[in-house]
Amino acid sequence: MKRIAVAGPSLALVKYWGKKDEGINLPLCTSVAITLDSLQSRVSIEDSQKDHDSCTLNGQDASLDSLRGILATLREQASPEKKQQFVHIEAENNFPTGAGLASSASGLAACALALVDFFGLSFTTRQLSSLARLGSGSACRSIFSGFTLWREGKEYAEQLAPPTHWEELRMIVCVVSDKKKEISSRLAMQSCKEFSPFFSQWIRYNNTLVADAVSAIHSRDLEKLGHCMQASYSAMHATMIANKYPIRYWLPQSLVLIKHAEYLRSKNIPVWETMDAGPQVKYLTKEQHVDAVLSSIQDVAPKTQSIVCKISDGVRFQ
Ligand code: 2P0
Repeated sequence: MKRIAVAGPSLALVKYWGKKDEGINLPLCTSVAITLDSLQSRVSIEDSQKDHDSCTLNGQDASLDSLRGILATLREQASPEKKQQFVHIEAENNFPTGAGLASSASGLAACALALVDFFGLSFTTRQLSSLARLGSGSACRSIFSGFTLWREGKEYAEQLAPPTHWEELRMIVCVVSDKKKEISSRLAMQSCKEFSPFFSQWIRYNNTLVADAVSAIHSRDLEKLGHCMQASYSAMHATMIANKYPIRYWLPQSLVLIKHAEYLRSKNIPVWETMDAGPQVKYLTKEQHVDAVLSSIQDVAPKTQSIVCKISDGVRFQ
């Protein structure tokens, strides 16, 4: 029997960038995020016909590395008969993979849910979040719908508010390049921890943004949230750029879109930008401004593909 699970990426407003424990993805900083719709990972799981576990990603054979912690944890708890079964996993993303759009968050969250079911287990949402984290840190947030918080050093994320709390909020994802990034988030974070002169200041500073971001979400204050989001991504990228081995995810078009958000704000259109570990720029705004923003993006960056996302449900079976 096939089990199919889907999840949306977790896009951080206040970023996670640094680990206390590399092996099990425990964060050094607290992050605040939203789970997005429109972008989706779909994972289908069934008994393997082979004598080992196997996995494909977007139709190509893929490494099981990110899944090892999840599989080992589930086999420890599964019945003697179940733990001997091998699993075949097929994962697909309807958006560019490994390009700074949090495909590991959505993919590993969907894998976690489907695998718990495959091994005949029953997990609480918190346990599921903790399990997904073993695959990819940000996946612990993608388990939940709406607005999420993942505290420094914690094994699981939590929901701050459901999607209905702020329904008119939109994230416009501007895809500058769909190429896979040259350095993974995992390696980039590790490198910054070791070699960036700003790393400890980054962690301290980012943690000071959390309380304001949470209160801005509770009071639905886009400007306040936008400032926190901008401060977090700017400091994260400053940490990367200042690294002894500089990590530069930006492309010229990324800067065009950043400056364009500034221009829109000067015209009283509330648009706040953020970036992750890739060249894509994401605009946070409200539903009533989406059409104006989309047509203005076409003017300044006609080759950009823009995807409008609402705030999504969490991980679920399909
Ligand atoms: C985030 N990012 O908070 C940050 C902001 C990218 C920039 O979480 O090593 O794929 O699997 O824990 O979660 C991307 O890193 O890293 C990420 P691992 P992950 O969304």
